[in-house]
Amino acid sequence: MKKYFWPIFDDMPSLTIMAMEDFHDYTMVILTMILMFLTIFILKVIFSPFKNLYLVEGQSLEFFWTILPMFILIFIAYPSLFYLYFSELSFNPSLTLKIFGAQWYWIYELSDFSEMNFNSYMMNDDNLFELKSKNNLGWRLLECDTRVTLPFETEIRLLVSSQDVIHSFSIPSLSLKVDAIPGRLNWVSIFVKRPGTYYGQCSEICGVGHAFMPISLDFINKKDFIEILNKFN
Ligand SMILES: [Cu+2]
Repeated sequence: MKKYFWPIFDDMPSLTIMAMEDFHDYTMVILTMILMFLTIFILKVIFSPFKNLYLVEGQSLEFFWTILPMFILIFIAYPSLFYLYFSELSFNPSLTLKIFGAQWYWIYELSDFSEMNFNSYMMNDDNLFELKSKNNLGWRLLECDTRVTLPFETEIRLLVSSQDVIHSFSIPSLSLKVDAIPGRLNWVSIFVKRPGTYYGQCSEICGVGHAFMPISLDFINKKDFIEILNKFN
């Protein structure tokens, strides 16, 4: 199975990250146009033998160069807000995963089916070495002793909270980052398009074990997922 850690721009695994990449490309086009315009403009001013008499205190020119950036900013802000709220949209989630941050591990609950809950700790170095010697897999500080298994091409609702201090549930390759705040339930929905293992880490300084509470989610096809569920029930 493919392993995802950083976003890979030629292989977008989720709807949110596809939208983010679209927005990135769109903003880069605007940025390149501004850079080209300014470079040409500045070079012209530097190398021109003439000076514009009305450049200073030119009211209409100042009006123009104040209004134009404003419109450019609106053209960037609108899609930015659109994609921000798009990532929080939930259409019809078929599965809920509850996630609790704890010092320093993650607690997962899949309570749509029978009570399935478990803790996920970082894999210790001995087990990691064993895993590595077998099939050359396993990343230090990223591998968990228990992975969460979920189906891909399914809308999944994540409910995130914390048991003690503020943590942050983050998976960069899915452009996912939700704060886990005690006494508050944050939620986000994800739609993963490709099977694979997705890695993340806690992204809010939460104490000495902060670097040692990784996240790993396995996305497999629905048939295999249902088979696993049947084994537990
Ligand atoms: Cu942390």
